[in-house]
Amino acid sequence: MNTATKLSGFALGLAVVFGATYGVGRVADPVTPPAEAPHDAGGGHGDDGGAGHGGDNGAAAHLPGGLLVSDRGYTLRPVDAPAGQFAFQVTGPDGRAVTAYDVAHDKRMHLIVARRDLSGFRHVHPEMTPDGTWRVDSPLAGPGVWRAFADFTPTGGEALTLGVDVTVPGELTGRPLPAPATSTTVDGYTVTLAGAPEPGRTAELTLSVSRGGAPVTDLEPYLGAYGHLVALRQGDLAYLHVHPHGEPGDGRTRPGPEVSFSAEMPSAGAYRLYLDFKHGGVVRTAEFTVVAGSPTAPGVPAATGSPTAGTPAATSSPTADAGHGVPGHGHD
Ligand SMILES: [Cu+2]
Repeated sequence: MNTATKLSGFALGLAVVFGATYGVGRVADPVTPPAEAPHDAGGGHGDDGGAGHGGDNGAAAHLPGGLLVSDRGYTLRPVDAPAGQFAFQVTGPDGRAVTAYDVAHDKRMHLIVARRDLSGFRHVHPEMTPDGTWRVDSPLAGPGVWRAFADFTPTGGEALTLGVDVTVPGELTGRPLPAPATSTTVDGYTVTLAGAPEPGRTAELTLSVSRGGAPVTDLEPYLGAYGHLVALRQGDLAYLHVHPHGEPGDGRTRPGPEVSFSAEMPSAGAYRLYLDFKHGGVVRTAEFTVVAGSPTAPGVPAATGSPTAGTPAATSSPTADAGHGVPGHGHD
């Protein structure tokens, strides 16, 4: 059952299956013109926490990152790679591979991968050859449909996150999303999460790192911060930029135990958070499931697109928000 050892055998097949599978993702049409005037934003239809449905006439700029394989003229193109390697290019508006990138968070290119069931997260930093090809030891640890995100800023352009699906053949064992939790452990470290994400609003998320019951107060800088947080939305793996508060050496940001972030979840539902932190020279990832909006919101189970029978959400009133769910009440 050791899938890792089989991976090198699969890697050669990656480029072949790319084109066939990336359509699995929810790829929004970036150029659909608005067919009519936008609806009044206040007209929710019993859609508790409906702040996330805006943007009818928004172009790609209004989407979360990572949903598009091509945006603003830049396209993510995997290329053939030797077994055990992952390689890709980003082509620019002129159709050629981009070779000039700005440094962001200490690197010119951040490659993040996760399976579509949100397992297997890895965040790695490829090296570019002069022809604009980025290469890295493959982070795809076993069979499954993976989403690969390239997070970069082309020199002279805006920051972009492009995404593409990659299938690693083999026996697939889907994993349900772990239940929401405010504490997790990794390699003997305990990481706790404080803060409640709300759809459409910026929330403060604070993560605290301890080991053996003692707060860790000597976190090491990683990517220009004491922690790097990525959030992926269940269902479409929208990739959220999450910005840390402060940075090492600014005279006010302490190296733990707390690392805090501002995060805005674009819609209600479940997200997986991945905190990379560095201590003792090793980068580790602590993972959490969080639910934006009502804790009873759908989306926590692994199955997507199959609402439970009866869809009681329209009649229940899970929050103390007076007025909602009362028949006859107009919008406020
Ligand atoms: Cu990175």
